[in-house]
Amino acid sequence: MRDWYEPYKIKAVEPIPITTREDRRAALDDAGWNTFLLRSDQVTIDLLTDSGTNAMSDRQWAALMMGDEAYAGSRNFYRLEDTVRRVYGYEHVIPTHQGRGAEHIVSEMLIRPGDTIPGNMYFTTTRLHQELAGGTFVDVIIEDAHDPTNTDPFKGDVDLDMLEKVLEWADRVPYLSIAATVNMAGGQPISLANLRAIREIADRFGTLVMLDATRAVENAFFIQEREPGYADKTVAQILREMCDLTDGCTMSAKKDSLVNIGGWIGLRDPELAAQARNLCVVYEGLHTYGGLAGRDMEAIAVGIEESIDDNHIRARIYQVRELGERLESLGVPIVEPIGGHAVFLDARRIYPHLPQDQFPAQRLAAEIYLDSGTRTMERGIVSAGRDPETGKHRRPALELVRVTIPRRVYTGKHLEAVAVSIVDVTGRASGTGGLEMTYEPEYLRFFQARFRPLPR
Ligand code: P70
Repeated sequence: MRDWYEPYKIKAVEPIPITTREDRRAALDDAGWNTFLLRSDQVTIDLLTDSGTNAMSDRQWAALMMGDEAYAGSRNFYRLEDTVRRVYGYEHVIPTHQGRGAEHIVSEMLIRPGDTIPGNMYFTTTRLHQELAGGTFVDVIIEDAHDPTNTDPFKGDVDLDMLEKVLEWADRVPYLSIAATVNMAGGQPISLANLRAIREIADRFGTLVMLDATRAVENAFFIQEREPGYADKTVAQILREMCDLTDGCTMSAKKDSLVNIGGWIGLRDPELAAQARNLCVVYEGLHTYGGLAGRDMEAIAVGIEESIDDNHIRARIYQVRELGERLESLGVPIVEPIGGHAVFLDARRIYPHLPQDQFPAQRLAAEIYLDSGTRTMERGIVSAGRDPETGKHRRPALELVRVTIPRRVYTGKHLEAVAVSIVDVTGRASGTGGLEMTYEPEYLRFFQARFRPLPR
């Protein structure tokens, strides 16, 4: 038997909305040309995100019935704690409602005003919590990560010389903020060799390494596939080796762990864990539920076990890759190598006539929706926001549209239809104009900003 098909069959299905082009044009105008503001009833194939959009297994649905909704000491918490300890290896586990809840607590606990936090490319919510705590994020990812055509197998790696320089000049570095995989770079992995070097540098400078473990299982698969010496290790073993090099992590369980909501903080140091629990009761809920229902914690525990199955993770990554390779063979410019959770379209190369101020990636996402009812997400100048000091747009090198694949939800045929639509849209690129922003919220503007189309 071949080994790349999905290791499951489908037991329940949900109808998807079919719309006309007129419906979609009206919906887009109502949504201010921002795909985040569309109603899901107006979306045919929803590739906005892989976050909380996973299909749960029959075992996870059964686990929901095992919810123990006690305010304190729910048995589901202890099951989750036990699973995280065994799989990720962190002794202390603090549940949170989702990833940013964990980021909020870790940032407030570790960062003092004036601190510098180096990391392998920013993530929107992560950096915002670091800034709100008074810190400044400094990007130390390798140069290759900013070039969508570079095929380095580990584009999530840290530039170690740059990291050391930052550690030398910065007054105080409370921790290194290391993501696996790197979302904004295109779902690109970090290598174990690089993580090991980061650990050594952190020890030398006496700082902590905090992992964003949101998609660390996907990262472990890439290590198995690409890093010399790891082909015969299981994804579970590699994941553990990665985590063992870090002092703690923040986790959005809504991705790798195959659930719809949840997150947690993992820590080794008992004193830091006590502080994190203390902040948890302020912002999230008691430290044995952290904003989650007991049943959610049970579903996460089951999801973690399923997520580290080699057959599952291989099928997951291969499905994303199949879409990417199809687009590539049809001449659509995408970020290479193809990442773990999504295919990223390069709006700069698709709309070379549009200046970044006219939000090319935002327009491309809107055009794809208009064409086929497929929802994707801008990951460019709108997502990057404004510099808090100068108030000017941050201008990221990458101006991308993320075509994100939820886990276990869509079939190959769905993704074939999406590819056809993207090819049609890129074929009309030269006749497409940009956008003008008509409303801009202060924080995480990409979620709620509104736009108007400009004529070509
Ligand atoms: C996405 C989601 C969430 C996320 C992440 C990494 C690497 C932390 C979090 C926060 C949702 C999202 C968030 C901001 C902008 C767009 C979309 N990523 N670290 O779609 O976790 O959402 O649970 O608070 O990717 O990539 P949470």
